[in-house]
Amino acid sequence: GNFQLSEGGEVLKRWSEIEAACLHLLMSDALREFVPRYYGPLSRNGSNYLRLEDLLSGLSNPVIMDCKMGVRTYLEEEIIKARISPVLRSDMYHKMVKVDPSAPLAEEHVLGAVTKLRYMQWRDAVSSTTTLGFRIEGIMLDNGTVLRDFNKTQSLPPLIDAFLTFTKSKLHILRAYQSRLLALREALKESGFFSTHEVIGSSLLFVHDTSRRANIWMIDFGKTMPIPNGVQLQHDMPWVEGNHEDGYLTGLASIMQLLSEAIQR
Ligand code: 4IP
Ligand code: MN
Repeated sequence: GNFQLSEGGEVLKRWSEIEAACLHLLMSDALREFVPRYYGPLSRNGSNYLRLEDLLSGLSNPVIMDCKMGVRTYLEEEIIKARISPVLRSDMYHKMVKVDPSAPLAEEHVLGAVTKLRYMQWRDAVSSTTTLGFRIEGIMLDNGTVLRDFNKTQSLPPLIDAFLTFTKSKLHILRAYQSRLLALREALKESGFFSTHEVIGSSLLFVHDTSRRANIWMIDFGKTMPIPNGVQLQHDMPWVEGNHEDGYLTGLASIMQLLSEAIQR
């Protein structure tokens, strides 16, 4: 994936032209306070990086959760690629088999490979991405334990449990996340960036530590693209090929519902 090097309050993330363009726009957008500060490009030893604010700097034993947003995690161009020149991926076949040995079709078993589109669509369908518009990619607890067992979870109740584990059921943390999400929803309404971009594969990063601080950040814009001229996105409409809808607000609504249910428990 995108490896990150930490250095003096900054992280270096592998360069992406698409992500750099997004971050540049976001620095002067209504979403600015929900995005890590972008300090520009950096070249080192022949590699290029994005210089980003280290969101964990200064936190003591932070607890972190990554929620990948949207009703799909692949670009529409992936569908076109798969039609024109399908690339067979044995690595993705193996990732698939590891989660569910019965998932590949007979012919895929014979090939020992699947296309990227097939893999991504399967991932979205077996997780809560398609049904709820987000999935939990991982949770890191304060003792360093990483939980990644949410890839086969499609319904809300087990995800509520995951949020309760993540926050140790602490009401003030759940409430802090709830108000941060309300503020995010307002900022998304104001955002020129959000109204002109298809946001795919981006995550909300939830971070809190032993103090009362709890924050939510928008991260990962490597597949966030300007929408074609003349297209208008609702961000909460069903996606059909060609309409570019991403379901970002569907996911946000699911998380807000989940949080209020977690708070009522
Ligand atoms: C990964 O699958 C993620 O979907 C990556 O998306 C995606 O990278 C990878 O595609 C794919 O293998 P798992 O999370 O199930 O392992 P993200 O970077 O948003 O996490 P892309 O390239 O789509 O960003 P490949 O083609 O990089 O392997
Ligand atoms: Mn991510």
